[in-house]
Amino acid sequence: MSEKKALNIGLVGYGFMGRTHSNAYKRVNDFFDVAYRPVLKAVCGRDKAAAQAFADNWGYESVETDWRKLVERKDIDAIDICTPNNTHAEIAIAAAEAGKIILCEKPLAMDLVQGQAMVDAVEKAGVINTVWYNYRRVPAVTLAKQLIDEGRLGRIFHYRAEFLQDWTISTDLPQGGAGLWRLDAAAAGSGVTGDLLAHCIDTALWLNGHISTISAMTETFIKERKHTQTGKVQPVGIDDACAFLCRFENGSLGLFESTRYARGHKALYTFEINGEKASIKWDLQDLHRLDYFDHGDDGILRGWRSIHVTDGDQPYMKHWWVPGLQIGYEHTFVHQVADFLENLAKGESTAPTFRDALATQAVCDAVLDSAEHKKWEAVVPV
Ligand code: SOE
Repeated sequence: MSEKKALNIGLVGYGFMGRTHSNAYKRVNDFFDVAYRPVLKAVCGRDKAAAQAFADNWGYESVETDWRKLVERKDIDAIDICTPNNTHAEIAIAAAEAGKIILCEKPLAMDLVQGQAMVDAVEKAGVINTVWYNYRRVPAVTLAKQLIDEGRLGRIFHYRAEFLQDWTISTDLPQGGAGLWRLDAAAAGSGVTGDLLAHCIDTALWLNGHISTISAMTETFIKERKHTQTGKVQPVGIDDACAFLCRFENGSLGLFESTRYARGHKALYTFEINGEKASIKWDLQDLHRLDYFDHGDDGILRGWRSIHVTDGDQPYMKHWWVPGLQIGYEHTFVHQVADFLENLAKGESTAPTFRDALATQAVCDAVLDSAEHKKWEAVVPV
């Protein structure tokens, strides 16, 4: 293997996503022959002791407590933003102005206006960027993209997706603070729309093209929760559940649903696409399988087949073990880093770029506007 160039990573935030990204940086060169080697240079968090504990555990060389200092550091090449949504724009814009490569957690921003400012900043500075919509890189989902692009489904009639969880049902759960900022509208921007439906929308735009119009409804089941920072019981501003109908530009109809109140579902992300010639469906809980129905099959054998996506010919799989041995959630992040480093060597950003993620943001904004105004909304073209 050739000598690899070091890519010094500065990670901002060290929660769940900080762990998935760090794991990916550490694993990528073991399995993918890419020109760069991520170096865990610094992790940044306001709580010095907690950041140091994270650094010790994952092998980061240093700790910062102010992200501005991290962004100014000459020895940092790439800033990876894993902080709550309300901080993405400020950090990303400063990082772009400092000429850093940027990897940003999803959703890109709190809203379209903020997202546009981020896109303007990275494009003006000409810095390489990506947004961590990781589910595109589940091998079975990448295979779905391949089948659609090869025309195997033909004209697409329907796109259906759902993302169901149940972790916020308890009325005792506070809003705000570590792990619970997703319940605080001031930190998250929205509830399931930006957190979960954003994943479904990113995949849908990638597989089935742009969405033109939307009719949505949202509900906040628990109207007040104690706020961790203020200690007071405050109104809840996020959507606990959201469902929407839409029309895609290719003429197909879409149906999307997400909630954190589906008792028994921890992270059920599924989609199904029905085309003229074939249909496909996928389920995160069985993520290495893609179900495929091909109307062109010999009549007596025609039926749904379950493709176990573990073969060396199938997306990403030649880099892992041997056929039949499946991989999991954490590998989607390794795949994103591998693609990112490969594209970096060519001087290119990796999809979904900030601009791609802005299209998802535009759909999220239209969903929330439609629910608020109780009418169909057009998605703002970006
Ligand atoms: C929320 O529970 C969450 O962790 C999201 O923030 C992630 O983006 C999603 O992949 C899993 O669920």
